[in-house]
Amino acid sequence: MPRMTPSEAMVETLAANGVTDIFGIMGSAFMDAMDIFAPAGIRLIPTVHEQGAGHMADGYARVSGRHGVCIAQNGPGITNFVTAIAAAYWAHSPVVCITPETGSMTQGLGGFQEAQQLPFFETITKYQGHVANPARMAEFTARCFDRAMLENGPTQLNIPRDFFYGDINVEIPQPIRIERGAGGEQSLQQAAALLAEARNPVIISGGGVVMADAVEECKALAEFLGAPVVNSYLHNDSFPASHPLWCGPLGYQGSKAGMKLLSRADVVLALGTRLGPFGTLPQHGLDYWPKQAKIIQVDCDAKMLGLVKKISVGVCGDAKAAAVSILERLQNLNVSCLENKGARAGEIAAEKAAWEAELDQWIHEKDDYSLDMIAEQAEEQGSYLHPRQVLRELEKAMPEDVMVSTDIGNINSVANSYLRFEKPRSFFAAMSFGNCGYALPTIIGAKTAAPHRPAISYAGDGAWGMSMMEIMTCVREHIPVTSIVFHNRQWGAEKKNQVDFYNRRFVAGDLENPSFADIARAMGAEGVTVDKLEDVGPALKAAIARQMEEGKTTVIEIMCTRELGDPFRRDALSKPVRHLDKYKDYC
Ligand SMILES: Cc1ncc(C[n+]2csc(CCOP(=O)(O)OP(=O)(O)O)c2C)c(N)n1
Ligand SMILES: [Mg+2]
Repeated sequence: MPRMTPSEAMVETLAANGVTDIFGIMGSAFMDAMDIFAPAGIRLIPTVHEQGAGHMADGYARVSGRHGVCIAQNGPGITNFVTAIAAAYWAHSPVVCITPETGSMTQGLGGFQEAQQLPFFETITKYQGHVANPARMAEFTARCFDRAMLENGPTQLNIPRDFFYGDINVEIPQPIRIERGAGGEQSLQQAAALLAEARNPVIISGGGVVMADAVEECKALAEFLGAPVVNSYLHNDSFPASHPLWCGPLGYQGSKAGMKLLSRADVVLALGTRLGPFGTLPQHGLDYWPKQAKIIQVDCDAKMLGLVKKISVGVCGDAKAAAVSILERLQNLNVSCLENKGARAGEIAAEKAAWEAELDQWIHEKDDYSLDMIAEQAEEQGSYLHPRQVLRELEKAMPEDVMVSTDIGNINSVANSYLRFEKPRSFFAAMSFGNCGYALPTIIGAKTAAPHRPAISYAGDGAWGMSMMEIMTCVREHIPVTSIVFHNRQWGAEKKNQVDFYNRRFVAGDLENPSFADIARAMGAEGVTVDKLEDVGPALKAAIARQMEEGKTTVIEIMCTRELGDPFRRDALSKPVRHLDKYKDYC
């Protein structure tokens, strides 16, 4: 076995796993390994903050299907990772988070930058490899890479910093990639039988379809059945939007057409989705989940089957292999819904046309608060645009092959209705962890993995404040992106709850901001302020041209009214109750 140092063993194992980019901030803890990154073909991309590095690794993984890797200094560098790793966990991203820790000879003595680093990540990783002995460096490194792929989620490689040094004899393990099958014979047969009997089947195409590269197989199945396909919540890139069977996303600010069609289903094929609890919340006043329908759920994680929604058949399998197998079985059966295929196609087209017409006319929000804000702001100096109109203009100006990341916020949520994609691995919303500050660093990671694709991030002004410093990473490292900031001078999404439940008693909701275009320019990027509707599309197109042709990053701040769309969690709040006299006015 070759003789090497543990640093060499770690770096060789990274190389064996195809690692070419790592996001992070340098530190003495891993300097010995860092020193040989470049000769191993690895670029360490320095970020402004480790949270940004974690999100970049997430975006990198989501667009490429390969590992995203991040690394930082023991103690504070590692605690800065926590939010990003939690976000990657809920985005099912194979991120390997390398966490050098304080030296083994001083651990527990309360030295410098000491922390128990494993407990922080215990519930937000799929596997934690703690290098228990320097001789096992390659083994644990390799396992972290294997498990991240096997379980579709982040893993942690924790290394006492003194364990980078020494001499070991070690063979570098080759990556273990396990092929997934279609699922159990019986469950696949039951699934096909249920679909064969259906009169009105609907397919939900989830994140598993994206991750398994199964869009073509999903399409073949949908075309055979003539079944409408809805995207699961925030997986708008799981079916091509130009396809006649595409009906848009379910859930918060999703497609009315998709939700109406789903509500009429007698059999639902939920392909590659855990059917998460927020993905099927009532929306637009529609409680659309078809409670009487038979549900077939396909997920590669058996623990997700039937976890949230009652199911008739659970298939533990890969979305692609399962779609192929179900279609093959259907081709040998008498398929009832082939008889009414034409009528259903007509219904799909009519629902889609109605929803598009509604969106076209839905220029602004019409609730009392929004109308008051629109009237108030008409009196103010400056001009402010209706978010929905802005989102429609952006949609129309989107370049081909675009990648879009979105943040958490009211306008970003409303954007769900206007974000359509032709290709998988194009949409990177902050998923179930729902942290503000997600979009910019995530799109930087995506752009690093796919430099030939146009990259756009959306964020509200509040979320932008949490993350905008990573524009410096774009400029310093020549990773050009285009960032849209919806400048509505408020933490709008949360303020909406104060409108709906707290009688407009606003606490800490308003933001008086500087010009984000000025800040962008100070960071070395282009900065553009848009306050006319006709400038929205051209501003985006010009920024994309600068990104693709000149390698320039642009921040476009769009001045928006303070109107607010429907809230996310109406279900989770209730009207305030006050028992104490001194708070009696706060009901
Ligand atoms: C890290 C983090 N902190 C706080 C929240 C709670 N939160 C959710 S949306 C939101 C407001 C977002 O405001 P902004 O980014 O300006 O977008 P807007 O809603 O105004 O469109 C807040 C504070 C969160 N989701 N994540
Ligand atoms: Mg805002």
